[in-house]
Amino acid sequence: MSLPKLTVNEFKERIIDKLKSDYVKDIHEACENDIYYIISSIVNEEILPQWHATQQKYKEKNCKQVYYLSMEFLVGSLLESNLLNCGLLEQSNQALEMLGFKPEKIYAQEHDAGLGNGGLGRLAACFLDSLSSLYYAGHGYGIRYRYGLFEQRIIHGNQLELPDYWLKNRYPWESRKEDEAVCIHFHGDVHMFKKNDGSLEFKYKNTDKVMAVPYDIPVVGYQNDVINTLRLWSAESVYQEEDLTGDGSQYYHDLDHQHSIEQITGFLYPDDSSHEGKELRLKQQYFLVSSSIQNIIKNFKRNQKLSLSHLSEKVVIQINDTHPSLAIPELMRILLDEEHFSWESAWEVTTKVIAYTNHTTLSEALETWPKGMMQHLLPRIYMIIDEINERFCKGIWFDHEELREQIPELAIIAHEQIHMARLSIVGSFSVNGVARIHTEILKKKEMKHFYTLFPDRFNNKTNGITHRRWLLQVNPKLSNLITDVIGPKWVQRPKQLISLLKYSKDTSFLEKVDQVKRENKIRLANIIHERTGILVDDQSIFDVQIKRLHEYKRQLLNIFHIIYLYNELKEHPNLDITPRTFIFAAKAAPSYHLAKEVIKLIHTVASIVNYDSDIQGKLKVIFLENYNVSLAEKIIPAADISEQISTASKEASGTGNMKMMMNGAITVGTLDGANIEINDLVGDQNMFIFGLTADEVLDYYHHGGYNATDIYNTDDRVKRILDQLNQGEFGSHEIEFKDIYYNILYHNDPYFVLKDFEPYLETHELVERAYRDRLTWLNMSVTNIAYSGKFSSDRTIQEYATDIWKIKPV
Ligand code: 26V
Repeated sequence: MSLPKLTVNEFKERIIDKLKSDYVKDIHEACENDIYYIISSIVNEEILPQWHATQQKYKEKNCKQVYYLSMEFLVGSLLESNLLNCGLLEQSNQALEMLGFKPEKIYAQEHDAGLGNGGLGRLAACFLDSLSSLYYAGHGYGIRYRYGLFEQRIIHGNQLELPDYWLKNRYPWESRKEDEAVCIHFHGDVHMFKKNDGSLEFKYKNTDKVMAVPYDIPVVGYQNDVINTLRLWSAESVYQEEDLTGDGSQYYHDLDHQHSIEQITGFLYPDDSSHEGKELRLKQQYFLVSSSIQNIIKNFKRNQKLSLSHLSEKVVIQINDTHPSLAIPELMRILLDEEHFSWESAWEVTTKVIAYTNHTTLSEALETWPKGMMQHLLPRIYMIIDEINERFCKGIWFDHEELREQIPELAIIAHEQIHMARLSIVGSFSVNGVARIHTEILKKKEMKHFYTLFPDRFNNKTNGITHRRWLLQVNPKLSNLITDVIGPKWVQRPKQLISLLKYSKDTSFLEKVDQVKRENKIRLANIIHERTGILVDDQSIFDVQIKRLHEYKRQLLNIFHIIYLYNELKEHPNLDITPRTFIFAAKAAPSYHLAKEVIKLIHTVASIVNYDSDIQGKLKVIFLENYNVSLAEKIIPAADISEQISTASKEASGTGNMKMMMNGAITVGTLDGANIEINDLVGDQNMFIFGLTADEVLDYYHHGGYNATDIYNTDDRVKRILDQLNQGEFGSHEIEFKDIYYNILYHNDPYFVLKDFEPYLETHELVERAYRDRLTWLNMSVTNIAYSGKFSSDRTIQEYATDIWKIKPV
């Protein structure tokens, strides 16, 4: 049972007492950082008994557990969300105010845990929040990278990457569990013995051993006393400090060795949607998988009288993309070599336990590993993959004659490469995409032969976001307003936001919504001013595109629109347009040249537009550096327009689209990813859809017929912009943006920026007109909020739980 919640006064007294006992300070001597740690420890004291009780309950009830394996968990900062979920946020806010502190300043002391690249990692974090909040026994397994995703600085318009040493100060949410450490083996020789009964036994010798030490982070459910665990593994040398006493070369050899082991969990690979076969990354993947699977089996044995052949009754493992797909051969290895299962029974267990989520169809992102690398680093795992492949290919040859010719496209090992998506499909009982269109593309195009082989495996689970963080926490004013009119039930049942439709034409309600948006915009305008020195008009349209920088996401289309508007205003300075503030935030992968050029272009255009008095402040272009969860939390509540303009078929789902919709922004978007499902709900009248459809795009890719140069030659607006780039009109030197120019004209505009340019401009003219009609706009905004309940990750998790995991709330 939970303790009665602290009152404001008690909370305040706790802060004061703790300051005395832990810091030997009075309140007026304390700095914001002290207070941050004090509040974290108050929260931890609330959490700890519940954390223990939750684990006990799971044991008592002997319920099935879900393990979400992911190379990324982009949790962001936890103090405010933990306070919210513990039911202590109000008390904390008021106590802090009484003590003379600004709550947001205290919460901002926390360094984001940036252990993810983007959508995939943030999705994992939202899922954990929903699992706990909905009373599911579900835990995360990931890696405790010492360096998270790089910190972005912009110097003269160029992206500079700095290491993100997020653990510099003590991280109050983790606890090291040394007694749960496990040993991971790399390299070595595999020896094969024939046993008396004729079966084979495998033993490994001369392996390199690495300790995996877990650090646990509590995952607090929303006011329900459920605390699940996010377990992050850290690599350590099996040597102890005291072993490092040799002198001379041995000492340095050992230190070096220790260093290279710690490197395994040294940093997060900073790529989103591009795969490079780096050995250290493969090591990381096996490290995560082996430590997690060992731990899962240990827990199963500890709590069950059942034999491991019943594993699937008590355990399900969801792999987040193919990054943890070595879970399949690793589970096979343990069942075969340590538990002495036959191949057939091991395979039956494995394929009943593992479920796979695909997050992309971009071919450059699909993981493959060189066969030789796998053989050298993980010899036994390689043998098992080879055997899986042999059996799978034989099965096609004998049982699916119609697919014989396709074997090279289906084989797990082909052309000296191991194809991890193919391994994941073959070795799991469920394969899901992350939005309806994405799953359809998997079934009908990308993975169509696998779909023929295993039609029942494929299913869709449209992504979601936790409305607790992305509405309640980031936009308390809007949340209160919603509760004022429809009551508080939507917090538990976000689909009930639909009741807002009754108020979507209620002028007094709409005016209040307008007022909240204005206040959020003023707050963001202040942040922009503090960080960039630029003053933006809080009455202007805040037009927002925030996401990783990638060609397919088409930030370029957005900046071309801005250049077009600027050119228009230069020609017609008195053009009557509603002032606009274009807000960007985006990190580019460090080696992604074109993406970095686009960042430079945005800055260059900004430096011209923002200071040109001819256009009378009608346009402002803002790039906020170092996009991360905390920055998103500040921008999203202030967005009027949500730019979701990927080349159709390329964005598997998107989740920023859902976050902005939930905060009342109107989407300008292509029919891609989850935009389509947003459109199904709100209709064309509450959203601005434009551009090629996925079918049209795929048709161009397969049959040709698109010529970017034709558009350049016939559309003066396009010609003008590209010539401005080519002639160095935007740039300190002439060759600055030539690569963008060449990519569009000589590589035939692979992402159809020019093709969608005109419809995009026309759509933005409609946006402009719609924005001027205040009440209509606010009605659209409220309609979007009303339908956004579907995109709570609670709905997504419920679907995973009933369709895939077969688990019930505990
Ligand atoms: C690939 C790689 C390659 C190697 C280095 C590190 C790294 C990190 C991530 C990725 C995978 C990219 C896949 C991805 O993030 N997909 C996104 O998943 C979101 C959640 O499902 C979805 O909303 C986005 O549309 C999709 O692009």
